[in-house]
Amino acid sequence: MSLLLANMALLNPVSGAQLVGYWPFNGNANDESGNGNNGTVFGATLVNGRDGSPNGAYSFDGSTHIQTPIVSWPLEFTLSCWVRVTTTGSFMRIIGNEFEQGAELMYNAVPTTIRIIISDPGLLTDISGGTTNVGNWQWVAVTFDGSNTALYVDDPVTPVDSGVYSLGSLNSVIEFGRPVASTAIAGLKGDLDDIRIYDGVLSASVLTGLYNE
Ligand SMILES: [Ca+2]
Repeated sequence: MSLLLANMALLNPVSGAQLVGYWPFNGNANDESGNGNNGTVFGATLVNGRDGSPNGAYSFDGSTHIQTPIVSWPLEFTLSCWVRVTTTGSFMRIIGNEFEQGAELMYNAVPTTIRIIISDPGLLTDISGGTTNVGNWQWVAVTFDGSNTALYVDDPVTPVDSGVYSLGSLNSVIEFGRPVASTAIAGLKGDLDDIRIYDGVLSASVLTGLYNE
């Protein structure tokens, strides 16, 4: 696929999925999707982006975070991000709502995999897989079509795990780097870049475009 076609695919995914928010971290935490879902930065610091660009990513120390104004996941969604963790061996939140609400992308303690939890209050279901690659940027994506979830790690074609979920409506605001107000799980020690949330499930070809971008 040519670069032009790849870019067109990103703007017009064949699945009809629309961007809810896009945070490329070009010197700030603004949403560049046009939807105005700008992030508010609480202590996270700008570092080199995954492409090496100055001030092109945010670094988190386990308690610093970025809060979005998005209070609910779309009924069907795709989450795509790049993450570089600086330590492993403990549970660490990457992106999500309050503890045990909504959707929670995190690192597992043992084994050191990446994990997505989707919550219908009182009913937690989760899948996990992939390899935690300390010190290196990794691409992570999650698709959810209302019941089926797939988790992708450094491979846009074959998910590392999949399962059937129910996503409850009792959602809190979505944050990057830690759970909203809970200390039940630690925040991320590492960097985040190029976060996208879509309303809908992206096709495999669009996921591939994001991975190769
Ligand atoms: Ca960036």
